[in-house]
This record gives sequence, structure tokens and C-alpha cells, in this order.
Amino acid sequence: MSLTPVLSRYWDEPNSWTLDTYRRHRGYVALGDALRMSPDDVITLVKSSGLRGRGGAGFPTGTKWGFIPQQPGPDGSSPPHYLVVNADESEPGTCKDIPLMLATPHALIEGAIIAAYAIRARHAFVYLRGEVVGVLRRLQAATAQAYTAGYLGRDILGSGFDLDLVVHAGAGAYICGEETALLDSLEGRRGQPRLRPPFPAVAGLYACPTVVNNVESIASVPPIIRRGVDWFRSMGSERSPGFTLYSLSGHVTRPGQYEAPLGVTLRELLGFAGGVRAGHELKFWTPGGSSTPLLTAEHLDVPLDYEGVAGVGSMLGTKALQIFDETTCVVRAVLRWIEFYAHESCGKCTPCREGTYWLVQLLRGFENGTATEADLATLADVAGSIDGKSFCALGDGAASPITSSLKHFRDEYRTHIAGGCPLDPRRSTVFEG
Ligand code: L3W
Ligand code: SF4
Repeated sequence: MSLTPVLSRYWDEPNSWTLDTYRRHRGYVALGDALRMSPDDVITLVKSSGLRGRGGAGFPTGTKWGFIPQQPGPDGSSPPHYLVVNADESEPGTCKDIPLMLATPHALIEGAIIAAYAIRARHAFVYLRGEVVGVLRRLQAATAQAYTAGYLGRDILGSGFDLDLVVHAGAGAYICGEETALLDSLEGRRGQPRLRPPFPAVAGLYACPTVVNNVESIASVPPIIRRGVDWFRSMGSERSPGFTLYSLSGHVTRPGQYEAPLGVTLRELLGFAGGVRAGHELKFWTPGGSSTPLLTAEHLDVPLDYEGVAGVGSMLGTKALQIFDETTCVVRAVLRWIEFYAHESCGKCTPCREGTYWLVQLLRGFENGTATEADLATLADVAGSIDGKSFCALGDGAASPITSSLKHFRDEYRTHIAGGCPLDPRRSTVFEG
């Protein structure tokens, strides 16, 4: 399989983020095409493409757009509805949306205008994680350019369609990437997940129907409009069509973004990235951030699409492939992740709030050599009390590194019982830089 750069095609070009460069690469052509179609036809086209959400869950994008009620209510008026772009990229290892917004902010803006047109929203929001001030400035500057050029505001390109786009920076909390916590935060409240259903498509921002889509999902729409459903479906598989960004990080020769058809394997991606760093071998990896169960060298040929990764008991997630070689202590890596989840737990539900705290205490015992065989059982028990019993996906995500590392590396935990971490911390390169 070969690389298929679409979104990342000219990220390395000087001034890739300017409106001129974007237009030189046929930017905003898809917007004109979409505005000549009816909103329903745009939704049908995106449904036919089979585009699935790139934020982690893989929910069909066109189907989500189709949930937004368009019929007037009994009083004849249509309730307001909104588009919200989830740009709160925070999943450990995930680093695709931020480079996309930095390199080609207009790709996101054009996609957002098309999506808003399709669902007939007049207000769109980009919710960005607070720490990335450079991205905020770039998005704000690009939004201002889009207003000046007539792509935003009143009567866009003479179509009669009006849209305002607001770029909003959060305060930097992982939980605000959960779509309903994001909406609470956008409304000015503390970001904590809401009970679902109702899903945002029914009651979202200000209790109105709202589409929440990931940055990469939205930026994938203009090329689909421009080049068509058959072109998009010529990549990937029937159920997981198209191209996507895979982010390789960790012990790999050339870390970075690799855009390829869904279904590419880690073996193929490592071929593009120069392999695991010289002189070392693959020990374990995450297919889509730390919330997705760990895989090992025996999974090098698993197709990296939704069905392929689910078939080996994991999830494609955000396609953040974190690569770890044999110098990595799996217990220490899991401890660092669980410390993150414990820190980011919003505290709303007991299994996650208390469970992540106890997981950290137990894992520290393995690292410093005080853990017992009984602690191994307790570790699995606590993870089991979080997984599937928490209020939102953060809890399930926190249990996942524990259960998957116990499945593949139980012996390594046992080695720790016998006297702490066997790897010399000065040699172990994971998470220390
Ligand atoms: C209307 C229904 N809408 C589902 C919508 C729902 C959402 C989308 C997916 O978690 C995963 C999670 C993380 N009527 C609907 C409906 N929807 N049924 O479809 O929903 P869901 O519940 O399957 O997933 P989710 O809550 O969106 C996302 C995993 O991604 N993850 C985390 C990624 C973190 C980032 C980040 O840092 N930015 O992306 C990584 O694997 O664990 O499983 O829109 O409303 N009947
Ligand atoms: Fe908050 Fe964790 Fe419960 Fe989610 S699972 S609601 S993050 S305490």
C-alpha cells in the first residue's frame, strides 16, 4: 500500500497556511460546488462517501448530520441548531489535528462552512484546546481572512447562506474533548459530561440540536465534495473507506504524520517511517492513543481500520500509533498513562474518580518493588470496576492500558513483584524526554 497525502499534501510548502496558498491548491472550490447543491444533497453525498468520524469513535459523519431536525416546529419556526468542531485534541499520543490546523487552517474552515450549510446552521464554533495559543492565533487570522473574502458572514458567495464562525479556546482539560463536557464548557460552565441520550444531535449546545465533529472529519469533507464519492471509496474498504492521518510517535526512526488509506498495517507504516529505531525491536504499541488497548509485535499485520483493529480486541481510536521498543518498561508506561487519567478525571462519577487514584497507588507499588501477588488481582479488579461502569469514555479509556497490559505482559508485572522495575531507569527512554 502507498501513502495517499490529501490533507497533508502541502503542509511543508512555505506559507501553507495562507489563503493564497490554499486557493492555489483549489481551496474553496468545494464550497462553491456545495453551495450549488441543496443541503440535503450535500448530506446524501457525505453519507454515500462512508466518511467516518476521525475523533476516535468512527461514527458515520453523514448519518450524524442527517439527525439534525430540519422541519419547522408547530409554530412554524425552526429551532436554532449548531455546528461545533471538536479541536480539543488531548488524547495521549494524538497529534494530527494541531498540525492540520497550523498548516492548513482554511481546510478546516472550508469544511466547517460546508458542514454548517448541510445542516442549515447559521452559527459554528471551533472549540480549541487552550494551550495551543499559536494555533488559536492562526485560526483566528484565517477566520478573519475568510470573512473578508466572503466565505463567512452574510450571503456567502451570493448563495443567500449566512454563517458566523467563532474560534473558542478552552482552558486545557482532557475531559473537555468529550463532546458533552465540551458543550458545557462552551456554554461557560465547568466541563463535565452530560448524560447521553439525549445525544447532542437532539439536545446539544444551549439544548439545541448540534453536530459535534472532529477537526480531521470536517477537513476531509472538501476533498470528498471536489473529487467525489467514487474517488474516496477507491481507498480503504467497504465499511472503512477513504484516507486518514496516522500519527507515529515514540521509538520510530522518523516520527510524524503518515496519510494512507484506512486498512494500512503498522508494518507498512513503519516501512514509510524508517522502522523502529536502529538496533531495537518493537515491544508494544497503541493503535489510537492510550485509551485503546495495547497491541504487540504479533499485530504488525492487522489492517488499521475500524473492523481490523476491533477484531484483535482493540480500537482504531484516533490512529495515534505510539511505538515502544524493548527498552520500555510496560508497567512504567502504564503508570504514566494512569497518572494522566487520574489527574484528568473530572470527578463526577465514583468508579473513575476513586478507581484511577487507586490504580496509581497500586502501579507505584509495582514500580518500587512493594507489590504482592494479591495486588495483581486487585489491579485487575479495580480496572474491572471502572471499565463499563463509568459515566463517560474517560473511565473506560483509563482501564484499557491496565487490562491490555495484563493480557499481554502479565509476566512483566510478576517480575516487578520480585523486586521492582528490572529495567535500568537510565537506559529506559520512555516518557523521560
Ligand atoms: C445521535 C445516536 N448521535 C452516537 C454520536 C455521538 C458522538 C458520536 C460517537 O467517544 C471515542 C471514545 C474514546 N444518536 C448516537 C449519536 N452518536 N450514537 O456519535 O459516539 P460514541 O459514544 O461512540 O463515542 P464518543 O463519546 O464520541 C469517542 C475514543 O474515542 N478516543 C478518544 C479520543 C480523544 C480525542 C481527543 O483528544 N480529541 O479524540 C480514543 O480512542 O475513548 O471511545 O458524536 O453523539 N443514537
Ligand atoms: Fe468524570 Fe471520569 Fe466519570 Fe468521565 S468517567 S464523568 S471523566 S469521573
